[in-house]
Amino acid sequence: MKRLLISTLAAALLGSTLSLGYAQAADDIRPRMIRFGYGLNEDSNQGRAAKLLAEEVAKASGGKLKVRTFASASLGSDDQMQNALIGGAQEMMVGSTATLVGISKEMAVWDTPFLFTDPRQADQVLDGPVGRQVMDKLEEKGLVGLVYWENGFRNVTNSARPIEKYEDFNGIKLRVMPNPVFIDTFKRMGANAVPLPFSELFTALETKAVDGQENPFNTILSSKFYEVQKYLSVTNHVYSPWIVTVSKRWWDGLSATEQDILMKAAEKARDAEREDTRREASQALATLKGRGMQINEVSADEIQRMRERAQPAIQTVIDAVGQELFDQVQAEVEKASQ
Ligand code: TK8
Repeated sequence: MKRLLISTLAAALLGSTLSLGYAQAADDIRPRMIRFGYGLNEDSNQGRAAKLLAEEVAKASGGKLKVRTFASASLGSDDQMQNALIGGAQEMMVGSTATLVGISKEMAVWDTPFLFTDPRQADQVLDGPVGRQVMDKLEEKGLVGLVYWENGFRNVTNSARPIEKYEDFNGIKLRVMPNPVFIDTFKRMGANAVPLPFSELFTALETKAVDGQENPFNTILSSKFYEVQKYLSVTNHVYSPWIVTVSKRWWDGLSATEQDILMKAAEKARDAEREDTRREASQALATLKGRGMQINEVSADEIQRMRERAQPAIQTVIDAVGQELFDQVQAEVEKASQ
């Protein structure tokens, strides 16, 4: 009788510890629907990486965390989504760092014209301590930055003429991202710089509200800008990062396990995305030529003249980010170039 009582007690105890264990595990990952928005279409490097991120999250969470992706700015333009994240109406997004500058001015450091010359340099600096420091500044604004993805080196397209020297920008109505450094840089080149959200760009080109725009080869291809643009001029005037951000209000309510799952998936998608983007970019010129674009490489001498012409725009960057951060980034680029 006594023995029976003890074993019953033991079983009861064991049972309760076990169920406690299960309860904790279940609490660690709750069923959640995560809205992940982005500006490009599904059939783009951005879309493929978003899909991969969603799959990774589903796998790692046993299907409890469901990332639902929204392509083509269907949840809004970059800055509309950023504000939805801050307010807690949306959980996640990926977009250009350049569109975040109105919220977190330190982001402008990546807008420095001709900052990087090689994607590997960009990886090292962005994934290093200064990249993290710039990202961490988002937190006081209600956003959490997870990782940088690659948008890529930007090049100019337009419907008027090939850009062979900066003087060729004269009078061209050029859409730029809504960002003071981009506006300043292209005004200095002589263009009529028109800030517009990406979501309005194709129509603006099609209706000739603007003559041209600048984006990486990948985007020119995936957004079918070749249908409405004749000339593509290889300027590589700036390296543009994308950044995966989440709503801080929402993030702070996640368990450490859930945060870890999202972070790891964002990193995995980053590595795959950079590879995908570089592979696609290396073939894009031939593809775009095949689709009727007239392509010219700008000579090294003329790139140098553009660089000098853009030089004063660097003061706009320094005014936004402070001399100290600017110098720190320059030093990291230097290190990454060795
Ligand atoms: C996508 C944009 C895009 C950017 C632009 O939402 O606006 O030109 O290059 O990638 O962030």
